[in-house]
Amino acid sequence: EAALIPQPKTFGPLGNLPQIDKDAPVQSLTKLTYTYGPIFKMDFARGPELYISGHELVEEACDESRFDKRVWAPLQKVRAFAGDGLFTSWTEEPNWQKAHNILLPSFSQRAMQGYHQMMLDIALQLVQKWTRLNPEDAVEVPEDMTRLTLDTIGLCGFNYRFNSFYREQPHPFIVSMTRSLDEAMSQLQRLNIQDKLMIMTKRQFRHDIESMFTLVDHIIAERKAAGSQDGEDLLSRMLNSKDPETGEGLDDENIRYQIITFLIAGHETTSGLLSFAIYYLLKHPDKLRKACEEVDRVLTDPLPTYKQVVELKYIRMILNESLRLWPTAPAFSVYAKEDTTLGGKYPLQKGDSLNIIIPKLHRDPDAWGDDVEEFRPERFEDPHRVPMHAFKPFGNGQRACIGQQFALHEAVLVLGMVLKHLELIDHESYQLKVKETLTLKPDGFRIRVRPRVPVA
Ligand code: MNH
Repeated sequence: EAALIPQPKTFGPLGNLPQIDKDAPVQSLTKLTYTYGPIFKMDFARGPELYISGHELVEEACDESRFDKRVWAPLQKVRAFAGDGLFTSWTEEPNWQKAHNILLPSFSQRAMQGYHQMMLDIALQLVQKWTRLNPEDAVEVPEDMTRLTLDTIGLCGFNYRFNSFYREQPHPFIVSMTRSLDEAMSQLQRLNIQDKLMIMTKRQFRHDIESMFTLVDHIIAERKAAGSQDGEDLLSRMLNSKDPETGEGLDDENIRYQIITFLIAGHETTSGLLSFAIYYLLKHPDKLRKACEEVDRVLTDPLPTYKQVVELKYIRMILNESLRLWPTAPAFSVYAKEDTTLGGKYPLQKGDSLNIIIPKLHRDPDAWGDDVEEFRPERFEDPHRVPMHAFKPFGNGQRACIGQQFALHEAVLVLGMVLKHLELIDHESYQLKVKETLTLKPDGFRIRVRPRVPVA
């Protein structure tokens, strides 16, 4: 017996568009789940969309024998500059499997040992900047975390220094990338006819894409000219490795797309994660104290070692709990590979899509218990008691985040060092406001800092 899927009331030709705040689409959808439940439908000009957030339905959507990643509308727009890179390609496109095979070894837990010194280099720049401020100075947390994460992926991935801590304004590449991402998202909100009239905007978009390509092609050319076969960074692997399945390497155009992909995917999300974690610690002094006890106990050398970072278990739990409450990549989308029935009562046809609203999945009381709104890192203490099927901050299956270990090693290292060396002060009694781009960040989050332990 087929059941009816709930849908909020529509507004004539606008459908459900008025129910979505265009500056906060995921937060609008998350709110709607409280009224319409674990599955609901919305109608837009480009067609209907289904949204799921209950843990049982999401568990089905994560069954890779029935569903596969859909390159949904926002990602299709990003293809203008990320092409068939890992993040924006369909699983069937030949370059997805090829690049996945070639790059997977660069993201193993073991590979993190090789990145550790470079991550430390950038983390020290942040900690030194913060310890040298005057007592009345404010730190803009997300802005400095974005400097840090961009510089980290630049250095670890391509041996390129954006030197963001030496700049007041973002690096030109980031200006172009941010504006292009904004434009890609705005294109979604516009009607076709409006879009055709935006000539200046289009010119800017083309210009931004050209300048991203120019920087990246320059990095590739320099590396080729240097001719060195060694070096363990992502770029050398992309230039030199062959896919064991096909025996083929990646072509230059695809390498360009992969570099842009890593720069996009590799920094906004981790920056948001670190910002939310600091926000939650400031609002929970008991958890902050526990975290400081751990870093004082484990980080006993002047500089953290790889092994010590792995030992910071409570810090890792704090990051997981931050990702539970505010998953910084808050949604993903899948399509049905064949006709199927969801939840035993919702028929889907081959090609039909489901959008997963992660913030609500992570707040499903049936999976997590009644204290879902509470920040409680201890729920990650015993891995066997974590409802993994209801925890999807890094997506699902073979299309899950390839950079998960990278992001977590970096974030544990940085949060550990910040807590060891600095006292954090919530001088504005910051009230959380979440800003949405493709990712989530605390908007306008400023704190003060005081040195705690001198930096080596
Ligand atoms: Mn990441 C895919 C979240 C850090 C590179 N990432 C995904 C997906 C999510 C995600 C969710 C799946 C999207 C989808 O199904 O459409 N990623 C995160 C979060 C963080 C993160 C929450 C940090 C916190 N990601 C990183 C870092 C890198 C990276 C760091 C690179 C160094 N992510 C990727 C790539 C993909 C991806 C590449 C696409 C993988 C694939 O489909 O093969």
